[in-house]
Amino acid sequence: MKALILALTATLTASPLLAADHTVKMLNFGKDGGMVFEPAYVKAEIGDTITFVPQNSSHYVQTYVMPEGATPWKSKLDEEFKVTLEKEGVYLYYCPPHLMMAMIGVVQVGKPSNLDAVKQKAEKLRPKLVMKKERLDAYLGQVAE
Ligand SMILES: [Cu+2]
Repeated sequence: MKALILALTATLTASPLLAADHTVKMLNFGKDGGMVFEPAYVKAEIGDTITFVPQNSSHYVQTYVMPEGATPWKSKLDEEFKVTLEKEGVYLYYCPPHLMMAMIGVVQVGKPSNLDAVKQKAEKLRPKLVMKKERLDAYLGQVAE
């Protein structure tokens, strides 16, 4: 029975019909104040999509670290942007004009197999965060098995 359920689950998760679309807003004033991605942490599965929606002007999104073999993302300023998550692992991204304000975000797709590599590279990003730098650890801290 358990094997059957596992087999069914595998079939279902492989179906593009069940892929979820997650919306992340790009805001000037988020719940914690300041410029932010909301939600800044997204748990997704392979095949899901994320749509980044600018609610205010002057934002865009670019990957900083991602799973091996994943295609980097870079959106256009003030434009909606949709990505399909094809590789499992952790993605760390930011809004280049507002990196100083820690306008960053984390996406976890399936298991966080590359989390150590992401944390290591995130240390190079840390000194560039001037305001709300606690977001980096807060967001990465939500990544779970
Ligand atoms: Cu921004």
